[in-house]
Amino acid sequence: MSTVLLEIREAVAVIRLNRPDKLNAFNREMSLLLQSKLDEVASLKEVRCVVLTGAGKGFSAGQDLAEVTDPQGPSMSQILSEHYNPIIRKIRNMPKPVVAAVNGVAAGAGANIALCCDVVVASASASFIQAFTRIGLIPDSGGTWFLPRLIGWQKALSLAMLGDKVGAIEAERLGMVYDVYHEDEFEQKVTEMANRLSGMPTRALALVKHAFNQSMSSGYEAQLELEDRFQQEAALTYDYREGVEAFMQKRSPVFRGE
Ligand code: T3D
Repeated sequence: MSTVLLEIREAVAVIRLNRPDKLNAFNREMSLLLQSKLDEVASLKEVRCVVLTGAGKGFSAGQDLAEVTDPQGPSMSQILSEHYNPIIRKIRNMPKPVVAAVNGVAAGAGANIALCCDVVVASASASFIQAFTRIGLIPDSGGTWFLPRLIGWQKALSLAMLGDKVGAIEAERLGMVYDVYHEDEFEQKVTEMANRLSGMPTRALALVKHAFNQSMSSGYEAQLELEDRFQQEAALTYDYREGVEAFMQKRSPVFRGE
């Protein structure tokens, strides 16, 4: 069985990390395969929303610690430069929304890969652990960048140092998570969210994402100019014409992602 499963359901691609007996911990094979699945769904025009989730009871327990103790395993520099950093970049550069459907524990790199997604939803039984300092490491996979921006410096730094477990409800309260669904309705609610996003004006969503990526490291004036450029680009799309026309005709818009 492959360590990463890809299922395409109409305009939604579901990527499932699939090492359930190891809580979907990342080994080299799974990291490289996830990258190739992200490339594949990025290139498919018919896919307008991507869901990243885990098989079994966990989302991902982060780095496979058996692999790092294997003398034949990848080096620390390979783990970051060839595994996690490319994954984060591919998610942030994906020109369509990526939903993290956090079905269970998300620890270490697993937590930070979830937190770099555009919309993060969690099952009520899910949890997030910056597990790194528990084993003498520092948060990676963008954790030191995303976490303070998501939840503020104090909570982020404390969690990064202490490595405490944060349950889904608390994660939502802190602003790490957009919504929490009861376990029984998790799959259905994730599907509803993904279907909703896949029916939206995809090119506008890609521009929103790009603008937010830029806003984290640019100033106010630069951002106003960027909004000006991006809005002109959005205004050239079929979906903009359709959105306005549908409003004037008092009907629901049918967006094509064009
Ligand atoms: O060199 C580097 O490491 C660089 C990369 C850094 C990036 C990182 O992600 S560092 C952080 C690595 N992750 C961790 O430290 C988390 C380790 N796991 C845990 O602390 C716990 O498993 C959890 C808190 C996540 C969940 O606890 P629990 O009690 O629900 O499950 P469990 O019983 O501990 O785990 C279930 C199985 O998964 C178990 O296997 P077994 O004994 O039944 O055969 C366990 O060993 C395995 N597992 C869980 N996490 C990992 C793992 N196997 C390998 N690597 C793991 N990270």
